[in-house]
Amino acid sequence: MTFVYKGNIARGREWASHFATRAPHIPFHQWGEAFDPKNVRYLAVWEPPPDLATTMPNLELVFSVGAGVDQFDLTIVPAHVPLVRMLEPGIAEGMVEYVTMAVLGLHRDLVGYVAQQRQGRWEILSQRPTSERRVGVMGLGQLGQAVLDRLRHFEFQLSGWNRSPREIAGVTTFAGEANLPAFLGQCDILVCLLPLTDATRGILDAKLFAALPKGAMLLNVGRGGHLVDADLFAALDSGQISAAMLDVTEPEPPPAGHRFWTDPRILMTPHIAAYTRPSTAVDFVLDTIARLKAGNDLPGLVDRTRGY
Ligand code: NDP
Ligand code: OXD
Repeated sequence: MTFVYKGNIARGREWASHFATRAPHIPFHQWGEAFDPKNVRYLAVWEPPPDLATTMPNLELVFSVGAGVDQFDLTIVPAHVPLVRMLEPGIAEGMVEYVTMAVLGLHRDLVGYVAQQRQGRWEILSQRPTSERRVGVMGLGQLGQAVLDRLRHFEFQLSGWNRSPREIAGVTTFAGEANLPAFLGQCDILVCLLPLTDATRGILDAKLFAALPKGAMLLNVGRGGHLVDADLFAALDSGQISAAMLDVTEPEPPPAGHRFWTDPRILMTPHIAAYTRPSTAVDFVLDTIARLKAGNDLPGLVDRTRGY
């Protein structure tokens, strides 16, 4: 009943040491080490190997090492094998920290001040209290809700948009495509925390930007594929969007010479908003394995028809 980890090798070493202390009865291997694929029952992976179904015929459970699964070719994992995404608390904590930092940064004109510094300018930009700033989150799943829960402490005016209706204390919520324009019309800072699916690819486009208040700001922590890059540049050039922070791009990294690298109205980070913490991830996978064995439901089970 071997467990195999296929991902970042340094973090894999940490997984190995947590497995050694917490589950010494489960043989643990990193990808590239010698193991018999026929013994593999559990696999944690960012992108699955294409021949998974034939080389690992006794697989019982596959984990995405991240919270998102858009990088997965879902057809590779046999239909009878559950695919579970990483619902460990380290990811949510990292995302809450990053989004709080970025929303406060946008709110306090950090992008503009960094640009001014580069130009040798010392100028005070106008400021407003958080209670007069409207922050909207697209995607009210585990991460969107965790983020809103923390932003509430800063007294922003909060709203959220989601596929199915959600009720969240202190947050004005909107559901479904029909209510997207009403949601957007009241977002000074828009945060994208959607999964990347056929329905959400390219959602951050010219039409969406036009529905925001003039001068709105964008934070994309979902996936690069949500954003139509050219539409963002057009919106920045017209002043419809005044600043953007991007943690994700498509491709990653953007090619040399891409305007993301140099545009003073954009701050970019290399997909670091949140990442899986080995200690809590090992707790999560061991708990999920126990739940599978007991026939219980599996938190984080991916719905393959929805793609998240
Ligand atoms: P969840 O699956 O918990 O939440 C996704 C939410 O989005 C759900 O509430 C879902 O609504 C909603 N949603 C899905 N499709 C649509 C749609 N077409 N229109 C409106 N709402 C929709 O995901 P997480 O919160 O865990 O993660 C969200 C994403 O964050 C990940 O998929 C990943 O892309 C990104 N991420 C980025 C990281 C980074 O470092 N930058 C780190 C981790 C994650 P419903 O439930 O009604 O279907
Ligand atoms: C994730 C990510 O999906 O790191 O966990 O983006």
